[in-house]
Amino acid sequence: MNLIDIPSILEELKITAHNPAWSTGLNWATGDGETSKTIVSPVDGKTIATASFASAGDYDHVVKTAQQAFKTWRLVPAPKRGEIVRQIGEELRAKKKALGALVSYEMGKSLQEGYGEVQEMIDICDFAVGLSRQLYGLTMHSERSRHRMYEQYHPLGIVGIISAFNFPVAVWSWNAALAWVCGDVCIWKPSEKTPLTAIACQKIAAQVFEKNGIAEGVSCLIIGDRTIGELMSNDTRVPLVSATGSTRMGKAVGAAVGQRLGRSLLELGGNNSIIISEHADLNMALPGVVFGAVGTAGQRCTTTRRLIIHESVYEAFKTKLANAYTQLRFGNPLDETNHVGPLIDKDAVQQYLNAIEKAKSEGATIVVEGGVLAGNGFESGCYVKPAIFEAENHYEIVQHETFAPILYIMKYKNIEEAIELQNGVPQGLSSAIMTTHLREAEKFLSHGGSDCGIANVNIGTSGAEIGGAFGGEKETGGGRESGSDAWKVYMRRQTNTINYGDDLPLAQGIKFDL
Ligand code: UN1
Repeated sequence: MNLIDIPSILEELKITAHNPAWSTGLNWATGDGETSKTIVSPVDGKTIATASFASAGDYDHVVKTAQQAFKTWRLVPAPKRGEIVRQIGEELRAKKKALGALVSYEMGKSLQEGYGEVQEMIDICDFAVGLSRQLYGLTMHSERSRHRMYEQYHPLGIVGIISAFNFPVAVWSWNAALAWVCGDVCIWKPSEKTPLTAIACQKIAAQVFEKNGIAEGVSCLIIGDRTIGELMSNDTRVPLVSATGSTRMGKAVGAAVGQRLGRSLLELGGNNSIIISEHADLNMALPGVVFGAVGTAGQRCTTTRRLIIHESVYEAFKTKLANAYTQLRFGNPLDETNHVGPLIDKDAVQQYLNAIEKAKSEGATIVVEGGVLAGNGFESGCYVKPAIFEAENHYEIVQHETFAPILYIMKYKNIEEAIELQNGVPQGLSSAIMTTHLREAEKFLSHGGSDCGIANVNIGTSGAEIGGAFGGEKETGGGRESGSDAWKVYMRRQTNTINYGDDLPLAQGIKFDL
């Protein structure tokens, strides 16, 4: 029994029983792809709707429409593009409850987190509106007299967006809102596990573009499996591919895009840790750790996967943590009294179980036992208990990102060792230290400290604000999305030198007399 009226949510968001495969705005089509997928909610195991899959021919049609749209969209002044993004933000505000609930129901995250995800979309729209008047280039002094030099940022073209199931809508908006104010057009391939929220977003955006008299193709959606991602990655008509997902997927996308010397923005796996110092405020550390480890059922790329705890507070914190885990309530994420909802599907449950077996076989010891939840309310078979293991950093399973609520804890003696452990994994997304000790905090943030794209003090690893650049190093892929100057990757830079004199001096003082 759902506490939210799902049929009326679907109606409000215009999700029908059978949904088309692609859209270039107001134009929607089922496509000539043979396949369609039944979308089952991990919340209750019930079918929500079906989504058709696009074919290679459909993809080509969408790209051609986007190419055409780019020709006019790039000429719209950036602040005017920003005004349209502002209106999209307003629509998202109006639909926040419905869209947040659908995110929760289709993906399984808690209702609060579903609303939070839509809030991230609203925030990035606001950010992009301001940005539309701040796409600044530098001016520089020429070495030649009566010459002027400056640089400009111009629109790039089609931005391909490949997003993952865990943030089914926010990641699209981080890319699309920036790309649009930059004058680009977008083709979004959402995860095939969560196409319905994507369809809802596309309908919201398309209606705003249409109201403003903007041509079809500025916002495009294409539902399909990895073959669509492959087409996009190999397509020279798509100058930038922004991909969020597993490291395995990112390596394939990065290689294909690199092969044609295109641009890719990769936001891949994390293996994020929190250092709990002997100087930590343990009461404050606790909710940060627990939310980081079990929020979104451990399916954020920023999820806390490792805890590196000073030996002097190790036992005390371990006990606190284990007690906190007994307070967790699992179940329907639409029920706001529950902390932890389901994993996305049964494959994810299997991977969780495999990881637990592997951890045990490598010598990890159980602190809080995991397991699959069964019985009333857990019929979908996707609910698991968050687990904690004492483990060593070098274990293969600890080095690997398992997209599930499994936390590995380990001891350290001094801060140098803690930082080494923190950095001692292939991934480099998010990191944190809980400490009230200034020197230790600064050391962690310094060039000798955390090697991650995100490093926090007295905040957990997840839940970044949109205002900062989001992404990480090493196997996380090196890309940066969202705030700060992440917009620059969505534009092409041009250096201009203008001679307003009446002779033609060459740079570097070269003489060339005719
Ligand atoms: C992701 O998991 O892909 O920092 C994105 C966070 C969220 C975004 C996560 N703002 O946890």
